[in-house]
Amino acid sequence: SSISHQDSDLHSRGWDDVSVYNAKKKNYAWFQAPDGNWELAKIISVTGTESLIAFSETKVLKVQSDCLLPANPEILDGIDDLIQLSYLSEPSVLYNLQYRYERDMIYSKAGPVLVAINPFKTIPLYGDDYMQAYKRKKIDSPHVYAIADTAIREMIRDEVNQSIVINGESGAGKTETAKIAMQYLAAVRGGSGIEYEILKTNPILEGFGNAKTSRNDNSSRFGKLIEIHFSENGRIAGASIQTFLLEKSRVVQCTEGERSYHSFYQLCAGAPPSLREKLNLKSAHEYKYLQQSNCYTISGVNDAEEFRIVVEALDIVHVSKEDQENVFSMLAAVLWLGNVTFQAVDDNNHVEPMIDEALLTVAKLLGCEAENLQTALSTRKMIIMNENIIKRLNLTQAMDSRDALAKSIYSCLFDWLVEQINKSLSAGKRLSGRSISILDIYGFESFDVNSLEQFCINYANERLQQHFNHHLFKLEQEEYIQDGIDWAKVDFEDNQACLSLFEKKPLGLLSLLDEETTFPNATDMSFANKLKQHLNDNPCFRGERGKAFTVHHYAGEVKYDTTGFLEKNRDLLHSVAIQLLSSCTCKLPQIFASSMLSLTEKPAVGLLNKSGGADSQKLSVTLKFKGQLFQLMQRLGNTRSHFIRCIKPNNSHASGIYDQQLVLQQLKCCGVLEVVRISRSGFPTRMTHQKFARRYGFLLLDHVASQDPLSASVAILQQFNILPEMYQVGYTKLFFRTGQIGKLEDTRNRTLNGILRVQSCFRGHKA
Ligand code: AOV
Ligand code: MG
Repeated sequence: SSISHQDSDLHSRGWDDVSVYNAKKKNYAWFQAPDGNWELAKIISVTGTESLIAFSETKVLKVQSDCLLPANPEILDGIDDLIQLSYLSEPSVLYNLQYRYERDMIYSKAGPVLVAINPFKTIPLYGDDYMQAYKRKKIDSPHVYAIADTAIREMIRDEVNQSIVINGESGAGKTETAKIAMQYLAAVRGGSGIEYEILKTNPILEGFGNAKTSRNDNSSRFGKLIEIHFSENGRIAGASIQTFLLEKSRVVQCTEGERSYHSFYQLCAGAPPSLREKLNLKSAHEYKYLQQSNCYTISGVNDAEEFRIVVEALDIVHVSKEDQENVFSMLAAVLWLGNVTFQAVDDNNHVEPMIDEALLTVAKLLGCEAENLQTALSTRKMIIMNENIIKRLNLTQAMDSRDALAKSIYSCLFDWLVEQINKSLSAGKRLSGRSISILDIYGFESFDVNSLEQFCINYANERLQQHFNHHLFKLEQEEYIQDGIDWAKVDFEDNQACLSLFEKKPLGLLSLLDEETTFPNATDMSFANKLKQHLNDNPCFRGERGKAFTVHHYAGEVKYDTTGFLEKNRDLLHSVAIQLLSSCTCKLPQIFASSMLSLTEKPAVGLLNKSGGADSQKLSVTLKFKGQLFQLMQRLGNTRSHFIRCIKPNNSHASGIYDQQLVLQQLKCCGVLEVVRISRSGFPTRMTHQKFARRYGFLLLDHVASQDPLSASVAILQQFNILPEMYQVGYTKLFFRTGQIGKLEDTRNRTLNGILRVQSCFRGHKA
């Protein structure tokens, strides 16, 4: 009975249209064991609708024949493009990737998509020799180098800008893959020296934007698009970087076993004595922001050495020594802010920061008066009846205002660094207008608790998925049209419904969120209720009990908890704090203040919320993100995209372990199975008339030697009763639905075996 439930499970996976497998014909088939893993089973016998199978060497089981899936012929083991598999089922895809992974062939293709499985060890596939080999086309096995090389060629040949879109979950290898692509471009298209600068942006951005998390010791906490520009002669001439949604909260809090941004630990470990003295720098253990997660080091990483590397990189991208010192001052200021403590000043729970080493050091590092800092951390300005009122804060509010200041300083610092890098990478370059962009952005996320961050990330992934679908659709379409194939018979998935759920105005998730964010009396609860009220009949939406709601994403359902949504979306730095920064004598705080003011919009009517906080309003986090995302999609839309999907083979960061369920989950989330399915719903197997006639012609009963390849092909198709909906005849090629060639191959093999047996029998007789 457990078998029949698996059967229905199989069908719900959408692979049900696999031509029902006739177990009699094959020796091997895929069987889903009770633990959910697929096992290759040997068919011992078939009686009625049941088959007796043997698997895992010792186990024997009787199962319904139709819950077996056909296994591919051995000749296809480890084939480098999944689409070439005759039987495109989940287990065959999984098995094929595993087969390759176990042999250190971490790269495979799924049609036009490159699948990269993280090896979690050094594999000898990189370096000059490999680069040269790919450049000269001496190797054609799937590789990031091959993708980068194709991008270069197509950019030059077709004069179309290119993009390499890298996706995958945390720790899957996106950032490493992006670097490998950059290294290839630099090696084969460098020359002016600017490529060296471009590569050096990596340690800087990783230092300030990456952190150790439970999933990845070097996890990027921001999304990144780097656009590499080429000159008239096809050499790298410059670059520009855009970043998305840095995770600010990590600056002030992170969970046990994780770390804050690398930059803090690098500074504490690597700053030379003179700098330590200037910044009044202590060891990482002495800072509260770094203490809370009880994790200071990463095994195999020397923070002091990393500090040296970052400083060297800052030199190379022309950040002056003076500015570098400003940067480190800001880092130290953030660390010391975390150590600021408060004391009660009256009987109404109002507090004020203690004047101690922490407060004085922050004031010194920012270049402001200690009293002004005190005021900024313990009061808030409100406008009531057109009058400015100063309100004192209680302990929670004061700690929040301290943390908000720390987060703002850090994220402004990050943005400022990106700006400096961009200035250096674009200064006085002669550009051709041609470029290759590389996108390294967080993949789809679904945790136990999902908040505004996941909401934004998954929304971005819906957009990227649509780009992906459209792109592949177009590519397929071109090939079909070229060969005169009826295009209407190919179905494509579309995630427009989910995107509309997010983007519709005025009743979409984003609009409703923004409306609530600016609404005076709104709470997370009222937001959740509003969603339920307006969206409940949307098929991609489901209201949940309490403050939660569920979105049906292309990669699966995600339940979001609205707790903190509004506050995070506002992301306010109060005007007292902005004023403080603008009054500082140091250069960077001033720049930060003016950048925050330029983001500030006129307060909307009714904006002043009951806590009286919002005396100035900037663009909400989601609105800003949506703007960035649209810009990104527009940019990508003007390029020819190459897709790389990174896969994490296990959760223990270990080499050699391949967790089927985990891989399967990711193949679904990043659309690889979808590509495979798209191909299945079309006509993925293609063969020229000549090749087809040559390969199967001898099977014809009334073989006419003079027949042209096309007529021979048609005769073969008829003789073998290949149903008309299973193939299409193009001008040059035959197009088959999945599995069809497998059947013909079976017949061909049986016939050939028969012939061989007869021959050997005959020879044996003669001898
Ligand atoms: P991510 O970018 O996808 O995660 P990374 O690129 O940081 O993941 O990869 C995580 C770790 O996997 C790296 O630090 C390496 O140890 C290892 N790794 C990845 N690719 C390779 C490779 N090709 N060869 C050897 N080791 C590799 V995140 O940024 O967390 O989403 O936010
Ligand atoms: Mg990364």
